[in-house]
Amino acid sequence: MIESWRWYGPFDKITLPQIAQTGATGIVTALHEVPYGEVWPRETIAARNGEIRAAGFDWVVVESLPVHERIKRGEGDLSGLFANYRQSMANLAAEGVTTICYNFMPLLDWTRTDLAAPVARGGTCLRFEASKMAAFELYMLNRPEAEADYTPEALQKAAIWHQQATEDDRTLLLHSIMSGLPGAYDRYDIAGLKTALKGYDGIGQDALRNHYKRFLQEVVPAAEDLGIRLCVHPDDPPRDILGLPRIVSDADDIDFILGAVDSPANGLTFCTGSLGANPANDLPAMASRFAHRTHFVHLRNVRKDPDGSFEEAAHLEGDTDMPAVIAAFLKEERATGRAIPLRPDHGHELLEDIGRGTHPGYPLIGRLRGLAELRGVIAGLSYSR
Ligand code: CS2
Ligand code: MN
Repeated sequence: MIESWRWYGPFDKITLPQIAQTGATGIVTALHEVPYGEVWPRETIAARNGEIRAAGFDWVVVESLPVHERIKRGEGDLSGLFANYRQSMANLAAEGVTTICYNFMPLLDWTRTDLAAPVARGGTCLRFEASKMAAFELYMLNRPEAEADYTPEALQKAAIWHQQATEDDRTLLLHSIMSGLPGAYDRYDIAGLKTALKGYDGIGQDALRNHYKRFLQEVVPAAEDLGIRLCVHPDDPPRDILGLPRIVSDADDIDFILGAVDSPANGLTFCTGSLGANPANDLPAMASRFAHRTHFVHLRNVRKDPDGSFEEAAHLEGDTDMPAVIAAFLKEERATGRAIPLRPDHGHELLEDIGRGTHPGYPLIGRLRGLAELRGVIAGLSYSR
């Protein structure tokens, strides 16, 4: 597998020479400065790629080439947006960057309620507390329908949180929930989020699936011609949120997507952290089943609570059997001769990283630890085969 590392570009506090010391050889990045829906200029891609190469890396995956919200909403004449997406793919391919990760989550990317939940022996992790999310939906967004999405226990705790919360608590919660959006994109305030949610009124799971299928039909044939491998990132958390449908959450969803345009160019980013937050997902089984269409692997672990809460555990702790998942991808590599890029997805904030202000989920030391542990698993499995 190709050990890779997500780098946010020139504004990342973690530099390429520092990343080199982690042992990773691949860089995963995006032109975060280009607004959604616009073409990624070839010269900018070339310049970024030159910088990556000069530091001794390959740009192995684009994460992400974002899909514009209008495509997700199926709104209006989309031909220009589809054409722009194809042009960005063509510009990337021309510069030799051929694996492209994206997601199809309406409005938000990963969603957490706490960015610095304490970890048992020191350090912090990202956490999704169901009761806090319920409080956000019910009392800050005034979305009473949200009651149906939570356990009675979570609802009770939500009411208590609401009674005790200060203005600062509410501001912090909104900030945490918005933090999954990468780069410098718009973060919503409450009023803005309400308006954005209205844009999805009447769009249920079937409609969103149709919009997604249309996107695939528009871009996958071009990807095939260009030698590009697209790989969708699963929803995080893998369930409907804020009343928005989520359609990349389990094996049925993935079957639908891969079948919608049945081509190797239409593939999957296997993210154990995202998929692992759904108790119904059997990750080693899913890894075996979908390895042949997986072009990129995100490895991190989660520990789940019965009320739907979960937090990010160390890479080899938590509920997911990481060696079993990795074994499925090593088997695929042996069978096909492919090398699949992997990266340690989020890591804990540990030691000198605490308070350093790196991107939430993307500190240096926690990911360095994660990568080292994963490397050990790969070495062990490769040795014993
Ligand atoms: C990432 C996602 O931080 C993460 O969990 O894996 O934000 C991912 O980059 C996007 O969903 C991909 O489009
Ligand atoms: Mn991921």
